Amino acid sequence: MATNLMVIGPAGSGKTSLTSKLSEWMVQSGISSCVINLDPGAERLPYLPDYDIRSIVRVCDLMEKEGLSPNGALIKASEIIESRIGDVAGSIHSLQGDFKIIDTPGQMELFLFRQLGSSLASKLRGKTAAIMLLDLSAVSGADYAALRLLGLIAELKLGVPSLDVLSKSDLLDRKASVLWQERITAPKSEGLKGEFVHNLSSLLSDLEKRKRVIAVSSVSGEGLEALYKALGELFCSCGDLS
Ligand SMILES: Nc1nc2c(ncn2[C@@H]2O[C@H](COP(=O)(O)OP(=O)(O)OP(=O)(O)O)[C@@H](O)[C@H]2O)c(=O)[nH]1
Ligand SMILES: [Mg+2]
Repeated sequence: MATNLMVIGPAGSGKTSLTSKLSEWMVQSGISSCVINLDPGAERLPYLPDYDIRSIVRVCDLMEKEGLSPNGALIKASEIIESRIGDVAGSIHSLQGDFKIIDTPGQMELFLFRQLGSSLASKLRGKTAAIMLLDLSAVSGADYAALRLLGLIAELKLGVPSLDVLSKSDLLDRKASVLWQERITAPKSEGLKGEFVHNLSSLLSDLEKRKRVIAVSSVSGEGLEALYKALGELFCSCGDLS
């Protein structure tokens, strides 16, 4: 049974680069895979997609022909894709490969907070998992907490198991280990705010214990094997990656 991997994450977090590098690594490791571009706004891709959503709609065409703004065109594009989601899922199903790596739109809110992502996840056949990219290279420890919560929300919204993956690990060096220690320490607050902070901290500590993060670099290839192994564990242990 094929495994669909939806690569998701905030704009610029490294989705397209990881899609490309992971598929290269799979070819070199003798694992059969194919690559799908679901970003209608993509201009250049570092891989040759086996299925490309731009055969249905392109953001730049919508901007030109319908005079839409970039975000208006993105919303319109996601509506067009949603209306043809059955065909899209069918095309992905017909591709050959044990792993189907799906590069998703740059603006993750289109995929996650509209129907596109969950609707696709429910229509794809085989096993489906999400790889949530957390780009810590340009953020602080507190942002790490927000990204981990986003990972949890993505898992709930898509209804598929997910892995939290720290992208661009080659840019982190030792700074990362410091950030990781500080990442879920919350400022002291009182009253209602204090209660929220306390509850949030305990949720984050729980996440840290039960769902580890895998660091990956699409430049050096570090972490790709660990990511592949974790994907196997994801389906064996029902998402408990402790
Ligand atoms: N050093 C380093 N840079 C990376 C890595 N992965 C991605 N980048 C860089 O980060 C930038 C964004 O990478 P993309 O792969 O386009 O990210 P994306 O999430 O697909 O971006 P959008 O689709 O526009 O949201 C590019 O300049 C990449 O070269 C990595 O592992 N290491
Ligand atoms: Mg991209």
